[in-house]
Amino acid sequence: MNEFFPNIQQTIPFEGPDSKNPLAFKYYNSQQVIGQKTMKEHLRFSVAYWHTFKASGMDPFGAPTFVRPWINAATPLEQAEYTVRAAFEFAQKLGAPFYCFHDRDLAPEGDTFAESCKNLEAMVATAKQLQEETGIKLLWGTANLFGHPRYAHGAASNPDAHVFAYAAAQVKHAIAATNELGGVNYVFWGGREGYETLLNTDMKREQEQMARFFHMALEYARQIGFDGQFLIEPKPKEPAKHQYDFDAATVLGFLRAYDLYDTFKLNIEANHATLAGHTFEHDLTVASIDGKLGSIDANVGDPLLGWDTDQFPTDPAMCTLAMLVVLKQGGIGKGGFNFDAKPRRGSFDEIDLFYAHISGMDTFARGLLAAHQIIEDEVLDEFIKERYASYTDGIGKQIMSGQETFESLEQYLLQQGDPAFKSGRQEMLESILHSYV
Ligand code: XLS
Ligand code: CA
Ligand code: CA
Repeated sequence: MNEFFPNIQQTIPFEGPDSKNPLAFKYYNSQQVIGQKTMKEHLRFSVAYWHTFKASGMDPFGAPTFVRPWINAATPLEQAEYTVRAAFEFAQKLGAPFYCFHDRDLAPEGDTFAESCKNLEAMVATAKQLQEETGIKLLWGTANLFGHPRYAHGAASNPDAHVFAYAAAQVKHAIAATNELGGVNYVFWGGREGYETLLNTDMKREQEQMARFFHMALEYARQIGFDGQFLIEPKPKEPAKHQYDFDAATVLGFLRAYDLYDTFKLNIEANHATLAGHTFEHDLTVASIDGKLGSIDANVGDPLLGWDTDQFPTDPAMCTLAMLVVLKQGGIGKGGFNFDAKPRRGSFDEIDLFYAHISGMDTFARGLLAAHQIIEDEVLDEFIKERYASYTDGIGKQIMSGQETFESLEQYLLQQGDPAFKSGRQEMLESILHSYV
């Protein structure tokens, strides 16, 4: 395949940390074994169809700047055919084993619902063939339930049941497409599942509608034998002012409340965690301690901007903290690291897509290397273990096993006197972390 990126060699090589070649990996060495797995198996990188192949660089102030060769076509379907070929050529040259798409990224919306379904079927057939030719797999599929004006007031949470029905029919086809392509997961990101004002909104009812929608999706997946993992992707705002899937903790509460806890996991995106006022590693940890961290959208926001800038990650320390969570839960499992990220509007050449992904992959590879070593050396684990040691026997153990009461602890305090002050050693630990990065 050498149709859309003729100036890029067939495979981006690994040249090591001393290389100055921006078209080579410095840290991501796909076959290098870290612990029990290769880097490729640990990181399961994925290219996001919507940003990498469909984004135009348009913003509220200006016209598209990304004028890609694959958009020059006579019809929308022909454009989709060019785009899918560009996507597989890109992922193959980059060495990314996975890709992710929305139904409407892969195939254009038609004039009618039936025509949209026909378009999707045609494009799924082409994608399937390209998957077989290249060995590139589908990490997850999803449905775009936010772009079309019909979804202005939500999809499953829409006050109009007719729109709910449209969304259900659309998701039915998106799940079927994901199944046909052997997708390992299916993602629900509730772009318009939220509200602008309570003056016109019944919040409880809208959440019940969403829960019903998820149960119906599960029923359909079972019926067609789709065994991919269902994932919800939390995000606090944008486009809706208040989104129901605010953050990992909120989604876990929702899943518990509506009997969906056993069947869903979470897809955590860095930029969404920070928009919710958390760090990336916070939301990863909230999901992970419940055994619910299913997959990751690997990007970053801009600390100076309060919206979803979807940038490529460049901070190895952030990636180290993320990889510590992933390694401690035994890996990302069926999930992966999907670059839900786009180059800046001024980076409009095709080659910028390569620079961006290579840099993102290298940054996560550095995070993986550092996190693995930190765990091997037990530097942080030892400190944390020691910090909680008072609970492993003596009074702490008795508290946790239910043998103490407020009265007995009052007696303990009267006998023992005040507790000593113990430093949390944050700065020392930060300096240890950075010595590994
Ligand atoms: C938007 C979301 C979206 C989901 C898939 O902010 O990140 O791209 O990942 O619908
Ligand atoms: Ca995302
Ligand atoms: Ca985002």
